[in-house]
Amino acid sequence: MKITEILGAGDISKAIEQCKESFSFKKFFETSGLTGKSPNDVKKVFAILDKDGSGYIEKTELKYFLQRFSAGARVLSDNETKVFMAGGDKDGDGKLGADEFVDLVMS
Ligand SMILES: [Ca+2]
Repeated sequence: MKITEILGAGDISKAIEQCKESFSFKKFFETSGLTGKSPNDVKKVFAILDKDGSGYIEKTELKYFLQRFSAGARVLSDNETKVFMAGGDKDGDGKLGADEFVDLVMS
């Protein structure tokens, strides 16, 4: 599945542009249109982000978060990745499960 089957290409570009200097996952979720999607669609996005299909988004996958939306986007800094992970990792296992990701997007 391609990300553009779920989100509009224009909204994705806008969201990435907004995060050029500093990354805010909240802002990104909103601008990309992800916040308004159904939990099922958010889970489809989760599956794209979980590149190795482990069932979790690990720190290494989260670093490339923006590039899963657009190949030319930047990688997140270590600090941005850490803040992002801490925002969603409710059980503290160091990775994001599908439910944690849905909660983070919807919250
Ligand atoms: Ca994974």
